[in-house]
Formats: sequence, C-alpha cells, structure tokens
Amino acid sequence: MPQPPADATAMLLIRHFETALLELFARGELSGTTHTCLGQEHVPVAVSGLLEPDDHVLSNHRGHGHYLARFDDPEGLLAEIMGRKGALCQGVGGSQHLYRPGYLSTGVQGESLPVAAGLALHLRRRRPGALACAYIGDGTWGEGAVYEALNIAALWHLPLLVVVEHNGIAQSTPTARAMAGTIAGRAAAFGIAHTLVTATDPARIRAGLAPLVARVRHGEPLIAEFRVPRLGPHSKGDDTRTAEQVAALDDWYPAVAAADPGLDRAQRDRVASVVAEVTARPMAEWDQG
Ligand SMILES: Cc1ncc(C[n+]2csc(CCOP(=O)(O)OP(=O)(O)O)c2C)c(N)n1
Repeated sequence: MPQPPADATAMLLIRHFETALLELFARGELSGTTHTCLGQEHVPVAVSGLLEPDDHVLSNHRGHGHYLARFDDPEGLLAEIMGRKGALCQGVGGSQHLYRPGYLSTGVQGESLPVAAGLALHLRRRRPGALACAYIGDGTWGEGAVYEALNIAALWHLPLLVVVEHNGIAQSTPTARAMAGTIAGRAAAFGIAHTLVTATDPARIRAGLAPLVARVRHGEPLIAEFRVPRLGPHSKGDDTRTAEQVAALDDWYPAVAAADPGLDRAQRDRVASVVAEVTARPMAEWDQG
C-alpha cells in the first residue's frame, strides 16, 4: 500500500532527527542522556493520525517520535534537549520530561498510566468523546502502577488508549526473560480489549485501529500492542546485542526512502538546518518566577 505523503514525511523527519541526536552526542555537543525511537517511528505517526485536538498524550523516556508526530516541532524539541533559547520547557525538562498543553512525558516507567487514567476521567466528564493516549514499552509491564491504572480504567469505563511499543527488550533485558504470559493475557484479565499490530504502514494501521479507537472514546479502554524493532542502543552506546542481531531486525526505512528519495533528502536537509540553527542559539534562561 503506498504511503500517504504526510505519513512518510513524518516518519522520515523522526528518523533523521533521532540519527542527528546520536551524531551530536558522538561529537560531544550534547550531554545528559537520550533514548531514540529508531525503528519505531511509524507507531506515533499512525496513532497521531487517529487523535483529535482535545485528546491528551502521555509519553515516556523514548518519546521524541511521540512529540514530533503530534506537533511537528523539531526546533522546540531540539532546543529543549540542548537547553537552548526557544526550548519547549525552558531546557529544564530535557529529552524525557516534556510538557505542552495536551502533552506530558515522564522518564519514570509506569508513572504515566495512573496520570493517564486520571486525565481520561477528567476528559470523560468535561470533554466527552476525547481520550487519553499513553505510550509505554513492554518492559514497563513490570511496574505495579500499570495494573492499578488498568483496573480503574476498566472499572470506570475510562477513555484510555494504551499504546505498547513492544520491542522485545528493556534496556538490556530480553522481555522473554522478564515477562510471564503475554500482554494480551494481562489485558484479558481486566476485560480490556487488546489488539496486536505488526504492520508499519500508518494508513493500514489506522484502518485497523480506527473502529477500536472510536470505542475508546465511548469508555471502552484499549491496549494496542505494536511489535516493533529497537534499532538503536537503549540510550546512546549501551547495546548489549550483537551487530548481527540488530542487523537482522526489520526496518521500514529503506523501502520508504527508496520510494521517494527526494522526500528523504528534504527531511534530512530539514533536520540538518534545524540542528545548525538551534546549535547556534544561546543557552536557554530559566525563568524561575
Ligand atoms: C521506575 C523506573 N525504573 C527504572 C528505570 C530505568 N529505565 C529506563 S528505560 C528502562 C527500560 C524500559 O523498557 P521498556 O518499557 O520496554 O521501554 P523501551 O526502553 O524498550 O522503549 C529502564 C529500566 C526507569 N526509568 N524508571
């Protein structure tokens, strides 16, 4: 199925943004940490296309793609990560802790789901039809707060969409070594709908998810589990997998780039000019008032 231009544009933007971040680290121009979503870009691109302006997004430590797919704001995000003028949160949030109306991320695993459930309750009361969408990884199913939130979401019929980016590894622990049973089985235990997504074409993904997300808006929570590869290290240089293991993972990028090399080049150039422009800015000043 051909990629609608907007989807390919967003996926390529996120790919080149994440690659540029790793290059900035390698050159010593960035400090702190970062977790790139290389290989997982299609997930937020597909999901964002199903979201409405009143919906709220809760993101996690691997959240640059979630933000860029929702707001197309590489300047604000890079300035935040680099602590430069124009930063989204004055440079105090960094890569993992972003806030913008309708959007919140946290680096603390599992912290977002109870907040998402609370937001979903608020939305059900004040903005009927709107939903809270929380992105979590498979490793985060080891956190007890996840189950407290799912229990309440099911019991109170909250408009909660949980997007699981199941990349099969949590930092350096293969999921198979840490998770008993399955995410589908855990959803079933709460009577929550679950769907498994393996496609990488956002339009195709949305076609499958749209009727389920429509039900979320009327109080039927959903767990959408995406099987994805994590192509990069956990953060910057801490990959415990062999190069052969990583090379064997599927990557959507070669096919999408080959389908439209001009678009790929344009997005690479856009990111390069964002990097040049933001890097030249003075440091952000934290207004503590
Ligand atoms: C409560 C908590 N414990 C530990 C960490 C350190 N940590 C950051 S990411 C991560 C693994 C996350 O795995 P997963 O949820 O599968 O997401 P992925 O990194 O694979 O996207 C860990 C252990 C954390 N951020 N929060």
